Amino acid sequence: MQLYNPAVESLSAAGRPITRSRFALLHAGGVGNDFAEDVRRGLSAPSKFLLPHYFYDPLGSALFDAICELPEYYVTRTETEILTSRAEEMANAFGTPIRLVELGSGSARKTRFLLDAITRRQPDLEYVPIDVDASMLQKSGEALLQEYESLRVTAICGDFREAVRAIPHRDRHRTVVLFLGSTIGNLDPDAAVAMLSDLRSSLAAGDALFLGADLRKSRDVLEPAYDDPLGVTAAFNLNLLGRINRELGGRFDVASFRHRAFYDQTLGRIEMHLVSRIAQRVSIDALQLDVEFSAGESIHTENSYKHDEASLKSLMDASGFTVERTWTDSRHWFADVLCSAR
Ligand code: AVJ
Repeated sequence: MQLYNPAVESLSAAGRPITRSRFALLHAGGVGNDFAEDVRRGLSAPSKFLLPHYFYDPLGSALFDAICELPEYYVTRTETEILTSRAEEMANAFGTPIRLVELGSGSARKTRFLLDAITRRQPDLEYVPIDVDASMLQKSGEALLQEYESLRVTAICGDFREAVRAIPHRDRHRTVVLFLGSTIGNLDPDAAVAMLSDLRSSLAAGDALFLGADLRKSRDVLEPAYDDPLGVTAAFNLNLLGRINRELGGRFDVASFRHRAFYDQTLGRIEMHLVSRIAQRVSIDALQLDVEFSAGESIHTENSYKHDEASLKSLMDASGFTVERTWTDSRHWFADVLCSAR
């Protein structure tokens, strides 16, 4: 792990100097340039797949932001509603003093509701955002320092698994780890348990996980959220092929694939696929690879698991956490759960 001093010696809008002493950016491992090898592995497998974290190149991130504006995509809006209306209760349940860690912090837009409530309860706060995007950490860190005078930001750039181990230890403060937005839903139950157990082992007993999870609901609500009539989610999914073309010299004719999303009620998950409309062979120059598709063959690009009280409890039981408290919206579409490390 290396430490470098980012150039954050700037003036805030209010003319207040933002000093280096309130911001640090650490680099944990695990954000290697694995795109090429992961694409090779996924497209050479008997059942083709691509990993969902590769959706988020600049165009993919912009498309995801657009998804969050869709009337059909209730996920982000619903969690925001829970956080805005219950932030005071949540901050009380966290207790004081805390140190706040966030996995996949992004722009930290939803985090602000909690920061407002927490900074009213304790004189200063260390915030540790963890993300794979260093420029995003830099940008959102600077913005937060300008908005919150009592904040100290220790940003960690890296994959969750690696970064969690790099969280610097602090005595006397309860560490509360935010994992919002149902990102956990991308992991199969086994992988989710492995990831949360890993997180648990880097925490002390009594520390907390605050997890946002999307809940099981009618197919009539779920499927349009992942297959919207404007085709924004289709574009988000197809952009993976565009990204392979741009970064790896892929020769995908994107229009010869279609987006498919459906809810598997037994597994409690949305599956997203890219389906080849025709039999074709696609070469990827940087990989010196030719990929063969039969008509109707699909690439599995994402799972989005949906939870209920029982699945969340068993996930936490298996990972060394105990569910302390749950907040949901009036329709019970989404849950934020506070879990204590045993
Ligand atoms: C960012 C993983 C929570 O699963 O709902 C949105 C990603 N995929 N539309 C989700 C996504 C298609 C999203 N997560």
